Amino acid sequence: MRKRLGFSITTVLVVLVLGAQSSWAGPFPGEAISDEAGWGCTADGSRVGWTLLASPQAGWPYSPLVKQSRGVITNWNVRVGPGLAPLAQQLGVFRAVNGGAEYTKVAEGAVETFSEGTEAFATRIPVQAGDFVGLHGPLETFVCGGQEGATSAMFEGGIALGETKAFKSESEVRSPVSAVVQLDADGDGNGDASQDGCPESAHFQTACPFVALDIGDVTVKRRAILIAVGVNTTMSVEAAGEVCWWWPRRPKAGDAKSSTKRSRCQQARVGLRTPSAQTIGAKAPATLRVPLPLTVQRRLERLAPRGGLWARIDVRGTNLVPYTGTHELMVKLPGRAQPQKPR
Ligand SMILES: [Ca+2]
Repeated sequence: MRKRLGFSITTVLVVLVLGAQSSWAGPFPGEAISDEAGWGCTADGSRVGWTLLASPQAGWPYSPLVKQSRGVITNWNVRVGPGLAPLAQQLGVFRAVNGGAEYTKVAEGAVETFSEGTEAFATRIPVQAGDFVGLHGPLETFVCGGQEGATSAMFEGGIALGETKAFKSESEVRSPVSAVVQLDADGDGNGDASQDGCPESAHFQTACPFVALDIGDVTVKRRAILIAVGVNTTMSVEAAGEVCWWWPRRPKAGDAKSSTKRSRCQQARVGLRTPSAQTIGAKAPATLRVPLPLTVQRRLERLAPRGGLWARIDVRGTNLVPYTGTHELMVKLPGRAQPQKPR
């Protein structure tokens, strides 16, 4: 009777359960994950119709510009001194063009009303390093006056989103607007420190899903090893490994006993690999087919069923973050030699 070759392996040795690695590098050296743009001075007056930018000052080591690329303004504030009436104010983000002679309004926040002691307002505005924050009030714009030696870029009037205007230089004033800017490493428009649960990947804003592989039945067929795989989140899975053996030889006279302790890969090392990676989801487990090369099949045909070879196979999953997890299997390949009939 011919021995059935297809059967389930009941013993699967899990050598290494899982390792997750990410290619995300995080902030560049010296780049803060969260920083502030604007001077943060306290408003002591207001001007009708002004748009006033938080401009850098020559000779000042501090820069009021946005320092992060890619960054996101996560909240903004106007510090208002005592005795001033509450005023509606709007944050604008400006980019210098034409060598700094003009500014384009590239983004704006919602109109918010500020009075003494007002809390910061949350927002979500993507920005770049070098952007200016500015302030405009539909009626009047808060300013910090009496700023000795300061000059700030000012435009008389409101500016629509996308408009470019020539500003003039206004002496001894600064804008009281300030904005918290967080790094946005993956560029998904969410600040890494407080708005993005997965700063490693633009695909996720909630916590990054780690790679979990669930290895099911491992079945050895005549021409292939079948590995059932389930996953926790959409990922690309593949399997690769090897089968090794040595050829038996008769010991020669004078062989040291230790000479028989040869590496099992000394004579033959045959690679195994799924033909291509397969993308699967959490609700759709798959079966990976790892073909057995002819050399392995022929070798197994010469080995008794109790003998056989071991295949070491890494099942590797890479999700969208991307994180990679590896699950190492040792799969017993029984010998396929026909038992010899007694004479
Ligand atoms: Ca993200």
